[in-house]
Amino acid sequence: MNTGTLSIDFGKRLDKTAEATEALLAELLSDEPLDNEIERPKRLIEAMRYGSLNGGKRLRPFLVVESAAVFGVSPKGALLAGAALECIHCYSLVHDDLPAMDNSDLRRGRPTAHKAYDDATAILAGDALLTLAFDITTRDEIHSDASVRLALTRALARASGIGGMAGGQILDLAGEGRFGDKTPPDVSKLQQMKTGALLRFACQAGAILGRASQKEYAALDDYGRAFGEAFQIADDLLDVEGDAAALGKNTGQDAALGKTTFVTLLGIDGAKKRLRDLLARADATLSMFGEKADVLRAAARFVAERKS
Ligand code: GRG
Repeated sequence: MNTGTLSIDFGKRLDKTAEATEALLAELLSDEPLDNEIERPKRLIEAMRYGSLNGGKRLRPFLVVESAAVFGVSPKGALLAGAALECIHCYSLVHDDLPAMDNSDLRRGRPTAHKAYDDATAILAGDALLTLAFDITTRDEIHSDASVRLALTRALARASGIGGMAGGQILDLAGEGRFGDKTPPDVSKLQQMKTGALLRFACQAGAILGRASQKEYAALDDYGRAFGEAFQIADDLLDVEGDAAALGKNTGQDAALGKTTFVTLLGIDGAKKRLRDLLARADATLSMFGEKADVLRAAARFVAERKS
């Protein structure tokens, strides 16, 4: 693998996908109502834009585009699938920041959506971003074959819902003792659901769009799982060791909420060792794709080493 040029190209590729995603989201969040929509109320669409535009690494759309590229899929449909996924991610951040959840004031370096608007508007903006995601995944431009769109839609629903992100969020809240007794969470399961499921979906989406064989799908799925866990451990480490200004959000939140993470369970060195093991697993699982997966290998290193 050519690490030298790839590390330079990697940043450019990430930026390119981020720009394309931003432009696509802006288009999807235009003022113009679509067929069967009656009106797009100004306050709601503005809050949706606030929660989803001007920020974010757009890592999830990047993973969709690059996983699809392994199968030679052009970016057009993959970018649209990535934009749908980013709508879900942004809705989850808007809702997660609410007083009833994490009660955060700062996100991506500026006031959270409920601070800039109000709680009710932030709840509705999150709801409408969630439903927009599933409007997008049904669109013909994603893939000409309706069965591919269906598989994509189902996979996104499973990753976001009861047995995925939303389920992970309630396990997290239960671990804080919100609903009575505080039970020590199974950290691995919680993280696989809360943050891992969307990242894993991003990799599954590339395989679905590329009509991967079962073996290829399983390899990308396993890469997505390792990536998701590595992302979360890196995030937990940043919460302890990171710089709030670079992160654009407050640090030390896990400790303040008494959260159990791999850092509290294994210590900083133990968590870093687990991160290294996950990187090795992500690398190994991609071996069947050879150089076609070099960008995905670089993406795993990027999340492990990220500062924001
Ligand atoms: C409200 C249903 C519901 C779920 C919320 C994802 C989530 C569940 C909460 C987010 C809490 C959080 C900050 C978790 C840490 C991992 C994470 C998702 C970080 C933010 O993702 P990045 O770094 O953010 O990709 P950007 O801003 O780059 O998009």
